[in-house]
Amino acid sequence: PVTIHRGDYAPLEWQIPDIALDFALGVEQTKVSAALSVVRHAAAPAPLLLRGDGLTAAEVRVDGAVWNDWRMDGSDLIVDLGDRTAAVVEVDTVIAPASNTQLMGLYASNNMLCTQCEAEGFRRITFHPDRPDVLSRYKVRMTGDKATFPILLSNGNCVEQGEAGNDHWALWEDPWPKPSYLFALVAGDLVVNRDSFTTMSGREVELGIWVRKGDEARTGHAMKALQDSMAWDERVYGREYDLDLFNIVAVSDFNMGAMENKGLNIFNTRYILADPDTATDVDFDGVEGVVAHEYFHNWSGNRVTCRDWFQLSLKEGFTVFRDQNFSADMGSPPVKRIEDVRLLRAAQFPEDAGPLAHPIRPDSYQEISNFYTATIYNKGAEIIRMMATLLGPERFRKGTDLYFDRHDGEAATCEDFVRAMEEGGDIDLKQFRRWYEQAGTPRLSLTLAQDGDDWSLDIRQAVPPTPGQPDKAPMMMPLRLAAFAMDGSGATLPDTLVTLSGAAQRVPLGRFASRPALSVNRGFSAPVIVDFERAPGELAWLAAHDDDPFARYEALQQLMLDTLVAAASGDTGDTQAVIDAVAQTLAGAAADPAFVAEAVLLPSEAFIGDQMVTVDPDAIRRERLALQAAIGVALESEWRAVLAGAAPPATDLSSKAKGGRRLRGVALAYLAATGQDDVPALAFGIFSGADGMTERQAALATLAHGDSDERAHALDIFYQRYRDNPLVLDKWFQVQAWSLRPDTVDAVKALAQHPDFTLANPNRVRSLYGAFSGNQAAFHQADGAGYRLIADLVIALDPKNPQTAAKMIPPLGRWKRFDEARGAMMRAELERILAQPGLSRDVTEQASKSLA
Ligand code: B3K
Ligand code: ZN
Repeated sequence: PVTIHRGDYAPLEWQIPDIALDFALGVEQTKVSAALSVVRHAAAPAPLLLRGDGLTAAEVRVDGAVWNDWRMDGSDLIVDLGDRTAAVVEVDTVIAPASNTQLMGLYASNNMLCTQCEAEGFRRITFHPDRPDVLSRYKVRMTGDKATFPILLSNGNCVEQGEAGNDHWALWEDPWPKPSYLFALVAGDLVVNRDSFTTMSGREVELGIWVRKGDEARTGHAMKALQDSMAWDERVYGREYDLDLFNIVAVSDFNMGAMENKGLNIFNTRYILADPDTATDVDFDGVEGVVAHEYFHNWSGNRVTCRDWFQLSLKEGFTVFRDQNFSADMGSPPVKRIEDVRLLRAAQFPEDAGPLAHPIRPDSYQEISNFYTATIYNKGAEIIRMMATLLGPERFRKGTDLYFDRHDGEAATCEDFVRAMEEGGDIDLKQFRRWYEQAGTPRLSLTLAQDGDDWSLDIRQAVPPTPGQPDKAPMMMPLRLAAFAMDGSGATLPDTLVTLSGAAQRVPLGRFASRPALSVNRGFSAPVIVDFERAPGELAWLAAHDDDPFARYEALQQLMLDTLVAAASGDTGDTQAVIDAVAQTLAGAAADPAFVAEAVLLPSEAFIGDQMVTVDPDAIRRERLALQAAIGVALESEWRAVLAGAAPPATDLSSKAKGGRRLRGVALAYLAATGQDDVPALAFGIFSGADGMTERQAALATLAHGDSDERAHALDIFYQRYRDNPLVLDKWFQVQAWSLRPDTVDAVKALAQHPDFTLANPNRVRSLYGAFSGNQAAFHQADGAGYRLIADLVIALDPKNPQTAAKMIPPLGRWKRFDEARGAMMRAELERILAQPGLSRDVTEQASKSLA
């Protein structure tokens, strides 16, 4: 495979100011006629290189006449235009949407046609440079059978339409120049939820959410999220929408969450459809967050796009940061921060510590689809957040205003963004730029130093080696901290922002009669790992008294982690300190159930493993269940009291109601861990009586861990009730793949043979196999059956859908973190994958890098 290097970037010799596309639509066969108006920018003649993927060119025309000076170079088309400086180049292609199982380019889903072009899918529709620094105005004409494709949509505005026999046609024009990855087309039998939004300058924008008949009643939450996002971007960033129409289409077969095509977002149904009967609170929040994310891309991504794919985090990191803050504003900021940090630790820290580690601006890639990672997205968002923290809100806004104004209509770089922050925010970010260059999660080692009553904090910073980067320099970062006297004297160091830059740094804390409790990395101000030895009593004190809710959460989590890691490593942990701290936190449940529910949750098995030198999945499962049972027993009456109250009505989506439901789910899990006889019946009662999916799924998931009669009964009822609703059926697969039962590997194997299971639908694949590989003790079953299951899946899926297949590989790449026997089996599976003939570039890159 060919490796592409960031340093090799060179501007293209040609630009394409205008493109006209004509589609003769068919599910089996679609004909595409493309006319590219090309203009030479290079001084000397240069051939025009048009990328293709699976296309053949029957004929090329230049300025209306047949042209013979072209050749194929592999799958690409090279047109020699002699010394011309401008021309209209026409090529016709024929594509087969129904057999496009990769779901890239133009494909069929449930008899409708839709597109996915990011990153390099446009070249599967027509020949084109297909790189983000080529911006064009598009005119798109489509013709198709009226009955099959009553609705015809593309980017921009519909400027003309008409009928011809059984066919009809539409002409769409997008006035905004855009890169090919933002092109979109949809044709099918769809219904719309229509609404509108009046922008800050008083323009009325027509909004449409298009779905299959029968789904329209479940689009209200997405519509509200869209309107809220539009208002938020005006208020917080001063960014107004720039077309008279904004359409969203939901499709069931989609490789990822959604896509920000200009004026025509295309979504996985999972992030559009929601009602209380079928969607959990987590699903509702997912809809709100993803609708906002794609909408925010209109400025951070579309109006200002990326020069090349190495700059991907320019749009993704920034847009995740924007959607995180939006969701925080719509709900509870501390709870949102806890969720974001939990996700970062679950998905990004392991990536940064493993063979696939890469900086947020990578230096090279083989297949760009492999770089839509938690590092680019979530660590990328943390890097933006740190700049926002260093600058403060006003200067950060100056920086973003400068960035948007200066680069509007351009394909920009990460460097452009940092420079705008520097100039707008009046700050030197020279050292900060290392965050774009260096991979790996920095570690801060902290020690307290004392000189009489004067205390200070010594901080050492180290950035671990990652593939290709053995030596690292220290990073600049904002570290928020505070210190409290635990003796009741009231002495404190109030919230302080320290800018770290050196490998070693001393921070004065002030005068304390005895060792103060240190609240550090408050609000998770820097995406780092903090090593700091603290007594259980100190952590418990902070969990109860720290004035920063995130820091209270962290203190309790650290206390739990220390206890669990000790136990899983054969030492004894301080169970009683954990129980007392949970009890203390639980006492605040009435005031803030959402926060309390997050805080009293035990750390995940994977996160416990991340703290160990060698991960022992069986010991972790055993000790985590034991601690859960101990907390369950000790606080039994409290958990029962939580469940005895009435559940908030499922239609109430306030933070408080969501928090109340979350806490009930947590309480049920703690009670179930006690193993008491009445719990299955209690859970079944909640399952049957639930007025919404949050309670129903929580009860089902709890039952799924056990082996009661109620388990089988509930799974059966759930299946019968929702077998025709694909998104809910995904949950049925998922709760079984999440199960803590010892036979989960076999259960997943059997479920893969279920008539409702299919490799053709990425949501279904993720609901079974994605959930399974996140089930640590099951995936790492000692006989290697879990590894085999995932490798078999990758091998079977790769020929159909390489992008989704490649996403399943990273868990197999964590072999260095496990014992030798497991490590050898994981490597053997990676080697077995690599030995398959005809493997995709996606899977080849991920599997070979994972072995290194
Ligand atoms: N930009 C798209 C992701 C495209 C992924 C292509 N493999 C969705 C998003 O981040 O908003
Ligand atoms: Zn995005």
